[in-house]
Amino acid sequence: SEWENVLSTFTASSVLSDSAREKIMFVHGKMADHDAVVVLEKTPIREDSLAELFRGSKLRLELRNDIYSSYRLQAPPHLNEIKTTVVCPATEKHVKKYKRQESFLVEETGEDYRSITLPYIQEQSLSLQWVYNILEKKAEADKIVHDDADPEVGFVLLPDLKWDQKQVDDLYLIAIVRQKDIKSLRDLSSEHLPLLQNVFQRGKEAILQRYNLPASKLRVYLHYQPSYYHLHVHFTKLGYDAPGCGVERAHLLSDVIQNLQTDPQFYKSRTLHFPLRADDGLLRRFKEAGRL
Ligand code: M7G
Repeated sequence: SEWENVLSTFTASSVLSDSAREKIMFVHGKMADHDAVVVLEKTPIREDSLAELFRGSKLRLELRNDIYSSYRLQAPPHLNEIKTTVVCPATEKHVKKYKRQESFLVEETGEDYRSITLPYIQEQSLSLQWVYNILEKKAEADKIVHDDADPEVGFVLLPDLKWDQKQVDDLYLIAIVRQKDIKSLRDLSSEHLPLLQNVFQRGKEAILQRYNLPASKLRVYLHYQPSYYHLHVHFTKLGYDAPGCGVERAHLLSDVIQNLQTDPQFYKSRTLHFPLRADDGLLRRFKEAGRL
């Protein structure tokens, strides 16, 4: 792959959010005439790069006191890269998604879903073009870890955009189902059990084979509400708290399967809770409907 200089045309206008601990920054700005969001993230230090890091780095002494000394280390450039994600042209929804915001927990009954949420997501949700590109092998085809072409229970498993695949410590894959008409958890019923079981089983097997990570080290879950309304399942390494993955949105796939086995219409009738950010249009709809 080649080096590009797309960022030289980016003019930053504001920092949407950042975290010193996560060493990540979300920047809003313009690229050519388009709105753009650039995500900069320092990546973990890899154990397999340590020997090279110690051998190939320059050190500048900052302080020495008794048995303690502190340095600034200049690593070889290829061991000091910043994972960068560019969204361009970014919609207002993208900008909101990355902005630090106060959030509020919403209680959504099955009826609320049909009368408030469903009409809202049908009017405005993020484009699914990237999902179709993956399913049709028009993008990221070389990254696919498992491909099950069955139209009913099939799915594509591949690394999530958030994962640079350099170390298994922050492993993050997504399984995108081939069926196109399942928007979210709410659309699931017992008829989807073969699909969910297939994703769960084959997904775990593929990750064991490729990354040598057993099922006991995996957190497999769906988000509700998701950002993208085409059913997909997150596979992350247990103990790795991916940015933006709060407990309130996560539904473990194993629980989802059991719930549907117990009650075929579980997710159509149950009240579900999830957080929404202050400026989310869906939150406003819940307020207008007097549900908040
Ligand atoms: P979600 O639960 O709908 O939304 O998950 P969230 O982003 O609020 O968690 C969508 C998942 O798809 C996220 O983990 C994204 O990082 C990932 N994702 C989004 N895009 C646009 C892409 C993409 O183009 N390629 C890949 N491989 N993953 C993506």
